[in-house]
Amino acid sequence: MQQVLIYLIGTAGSGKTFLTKTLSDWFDFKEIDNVIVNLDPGAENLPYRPEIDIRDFFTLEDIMLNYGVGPNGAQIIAADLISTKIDEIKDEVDYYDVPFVIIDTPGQMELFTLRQSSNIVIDSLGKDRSIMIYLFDPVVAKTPSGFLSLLFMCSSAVFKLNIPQIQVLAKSDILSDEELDMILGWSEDPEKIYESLYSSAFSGLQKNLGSELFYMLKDLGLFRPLVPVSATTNLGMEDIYDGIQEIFYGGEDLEKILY
Ligand SMILES: Nc1nc2c(ncn2[C@@H]2O[C@H](COP(=O)(O)OP(=O)(O)O)[C@@H](O)[C@H]2O)c(=O)[nH]1
Ligand SMILES: [Mg+2]
Repeated sequence: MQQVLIYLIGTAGSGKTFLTKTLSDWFDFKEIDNVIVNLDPGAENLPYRPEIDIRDFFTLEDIMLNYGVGPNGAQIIAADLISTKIDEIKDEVDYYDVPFVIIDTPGQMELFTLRQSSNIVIDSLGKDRSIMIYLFDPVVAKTPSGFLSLLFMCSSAVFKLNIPQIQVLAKSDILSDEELDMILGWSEDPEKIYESLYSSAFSGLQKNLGSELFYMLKDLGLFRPLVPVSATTNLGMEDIYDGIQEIFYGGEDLEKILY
């Protein structure tokens, strides 16, 4: 069985780190070998123990001292430095030789996704066996405009990284049943978000923009059912696993999944 690399991608605080732990624990429970790679040099108090850790090479603290920059500058330098350590990280990943490698990415999504480092990392570790799990932050996803904005962000991650994506609704345990139904409904039926957008208090410009964005996403087929997950209740791990299997072994057309 070929190795699958799973990148966790999402906005700051969306739950990447906790989902990394929960997914790894679920694999352990199913007796499926897996390792965790932490690519966040600023991580503190991780809930898991990564087998491979960017902090063994450098930390944000090191960078602030060595380059004389503050935390924001250090984050950017750190993001770019990750790719310089990729050969060592690849050696370690190869050494473990397990079917699943779960990769926790830096807190702020743009630090990884938008910078060239991410493409270098993904290409070096093996792009054709990579997949991303994109986390929708439930608090943002609750409003029609927030939901559409997240849909755009996850589309931009597909565009930039060019690997298949599974979209999940993170921390779904904090949502009420009504909120959960509403968000899942939007993701399953584009007409529903259209209706919600138009019944909300939007200005003229926002309405026009919303309508254009809506049709573009709809026409591109970017609406896909969200998988509700929770790192607290373990909800959705089986669905993520099934999604991965489907993408790599289900004979699905990759183009269809990507776009
Ligand atoms: N209720 C709940 N809280 C969560 C869940 N996942 C993460 N959190 C909390 O959300 C915060 C941010 O999560 P974290 O995984 O660090 O986000 P990251 O910045 O994307 O890595 C933490 O305080 C977690 O305790 C979840 O599934 N349910
Ligand atoms: Mg994190």
